[in-house]
Amino acid sequence: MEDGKPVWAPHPTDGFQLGTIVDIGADSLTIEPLKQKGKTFLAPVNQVFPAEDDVNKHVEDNCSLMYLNEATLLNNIRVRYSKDKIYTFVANILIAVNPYYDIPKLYSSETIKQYRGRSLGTLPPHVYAIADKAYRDMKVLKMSQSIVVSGESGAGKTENTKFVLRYLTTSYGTGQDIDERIVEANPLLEAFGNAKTVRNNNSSRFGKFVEIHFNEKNAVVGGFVSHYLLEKSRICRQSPEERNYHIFYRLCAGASEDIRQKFHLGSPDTFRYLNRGCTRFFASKDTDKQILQNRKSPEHMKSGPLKDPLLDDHGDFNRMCVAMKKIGLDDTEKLDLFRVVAGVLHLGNVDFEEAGSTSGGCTIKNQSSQTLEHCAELLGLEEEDLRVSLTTRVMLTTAGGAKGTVIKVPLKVEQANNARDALAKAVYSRLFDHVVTRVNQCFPFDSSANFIGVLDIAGFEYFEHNSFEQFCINYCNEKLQQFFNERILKEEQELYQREGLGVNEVHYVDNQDCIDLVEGKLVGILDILDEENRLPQPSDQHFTDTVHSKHKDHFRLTVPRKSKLAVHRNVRDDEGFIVRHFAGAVCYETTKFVEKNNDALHMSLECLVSESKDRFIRDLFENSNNSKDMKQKAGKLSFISVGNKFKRILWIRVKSPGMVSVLDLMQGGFPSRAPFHELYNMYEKYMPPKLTRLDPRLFCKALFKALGLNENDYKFGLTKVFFRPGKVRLLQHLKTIDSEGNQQMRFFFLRACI
Ligand code: AD9
Ligand code: MG
Repeated sequence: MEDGKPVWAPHPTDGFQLGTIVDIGADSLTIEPLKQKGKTFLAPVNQVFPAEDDVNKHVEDNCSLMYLNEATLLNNIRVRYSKDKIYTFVANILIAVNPYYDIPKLYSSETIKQYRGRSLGTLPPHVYAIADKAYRDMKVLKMSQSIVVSGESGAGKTENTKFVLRYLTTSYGTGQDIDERIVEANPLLEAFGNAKTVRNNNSSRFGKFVEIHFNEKNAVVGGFVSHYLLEKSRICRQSPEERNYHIFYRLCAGASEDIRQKFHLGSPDTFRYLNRGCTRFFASKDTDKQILQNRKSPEHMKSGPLKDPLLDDHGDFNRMCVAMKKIGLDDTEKLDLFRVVAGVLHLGNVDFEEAGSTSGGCTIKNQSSQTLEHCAELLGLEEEDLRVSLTTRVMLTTAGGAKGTVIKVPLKVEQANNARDALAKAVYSRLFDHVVTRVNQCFPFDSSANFIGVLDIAGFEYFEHNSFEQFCINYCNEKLQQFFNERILKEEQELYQREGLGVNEVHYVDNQDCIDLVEGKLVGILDILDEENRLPQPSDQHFTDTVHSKHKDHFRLTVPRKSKLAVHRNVRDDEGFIVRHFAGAVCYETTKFVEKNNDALHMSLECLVSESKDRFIRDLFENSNNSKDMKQKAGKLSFISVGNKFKRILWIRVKSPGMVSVLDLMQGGFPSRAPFHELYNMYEKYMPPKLTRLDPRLFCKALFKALGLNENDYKFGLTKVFFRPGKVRLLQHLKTIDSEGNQQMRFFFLRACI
């Protein structure tokens, strides 16, 4: 960077602004903004980046810019986005910007056809290009491949995952049902596992890894979906302006009169699990009376005050039913699913009050008796059994030496509320597991040679209030980032070393310390939380204090400032912690961490549902529990850690981009490369026999010399030639020479022969 040259300097709202350097200080630069001549300002040296000569120019592969840095990347993406070009390559990594509208023809079947079999870089960047590369690599290397889609919530991960699935099944399917089913399984999975959040109207609240399996001939034979923990807390409670899982509202809005009556369904706002989070959508002049009147009208049953104007629950219900049919679910199976969903809603409406007796226990409120009846009916339980199980807990007593005597301990109102919510969470999450299992039966395969997997997890989240759910999701994204660091950054540098390029090492921020902070044995936040859960009287406050005392001077952990926490809630100012994640610092409020970390369900309740009269419900609980075992455990409300379950399940196959480090690496390195043998094979057909005896490396050297390429633009490694940033065109040129059977080539060989 020098005086007078265009640079990108920091801007408070736009990120960067264009300017020129007018003075150079020891560690800061004086910049004159292009748009405000004469209004100079100081900027730290490390925040000012060289700009391209033409900032309106955009390139398909960001690596072909002359300067690779955060600002030129953002500018390139911005210019492209303004022209509806939402995809950009950074070497083999594809960046996608969410356009929030359907760009005409971008995903059409003609576009799918165009990308089939085409090398990366020969057509404009597209998620189809990545899908096809994965397919060709699988075919050539005879190895399964994975595509990782990462980004913040709402970035477009799930949509792009679906485009990949559609591309692969359309291009390489056999035209049978299976192809369509792999795509059509998504509306069902999303109905049960996605919800409206403040970031995304269709936010995935579970992670998934979708595998498309191929046979020896590389044709689609089937699919398999693995899922990672569903966010369970949402079933009973949602943050303001957020919703529960789509299925609940869709069922209320779209079910036929017959189903509505059978399952005693009403408008969403008659159910506690639906009416406590989402903002009510009604005109301000509406009075409570009007709302009550509306509630009775049949029209209201389909919409109601809780109807979100941005979501079409009724239409979505119909679309979901069509998808269910397409993947082969019959009406009985469909009704089984709906019945359990309705059962969970009714369960949520059961209310408790203190019992009048001296027992210290509680009873079910009179008004809830019909609700209890509906719930019992839908879940195949005896009403009385459900009543007893919700208000008491079975314990094995050892008192007076009479080992093993079963007694019923009455529950307090709050304990009964917790028991009810735990049951609802258990039933719904089992239902979700079942949906995934059932979906997997829709595209079975006997044997497969390889698969292409697509990983789509919930993206990094940073809300005004962040709780245990965000903590788990962000930890998961942190692990992905680590995988990225190791694979792309470390491996790239190792490659340079192996090839003897002598390139300076690029330092990237290793996030191992952040991961240790979360998952470290004994001292990690998750283990501290588990320890807290095992205490006789666990508390969020004690947990928070322990976290802070064990990590006093940890770089990644700080105590939140008063203003951050205490404003909205009446909490102590240190009831929480800030974690400095790779993607930014997030302040977590630890209220309810202890409760949310406990997945345990009273054994008496678990026994109850696993012995339901309803076969479907029984099956939901059958697989993982042996009821004899459970009975033995009855009485102990065993603690099952959500956080550690999350940790165990997080076997990571691929990872997410820390683009800035990648750019640093590429800027100092050689982002484009071609193996010698590839170039050799490409030109072999034009070579006179005399030249084919040359070894590929020597051949390439001769080729480059003959073509007059500038020696500063490339470097020869042991097995590959590497190109400097901005020189990717040379490689493309070499490749097009081949495809055009260019005269120049023949001339070169002629000269070489002479
Ligand atoms: V989350 O982490 O699950 O909360 P995602 O999955 O990253 O998030 P999603 O794919 O659901 O985001 O995209 C959010 C919304 O953006 C979608 O519902 C679409 O309305 C919109 N979107 C995303 N990508 C595209 C696209 N390529 N074209 C048009 C898009 N709309
Ligand atoms: Mg998603």
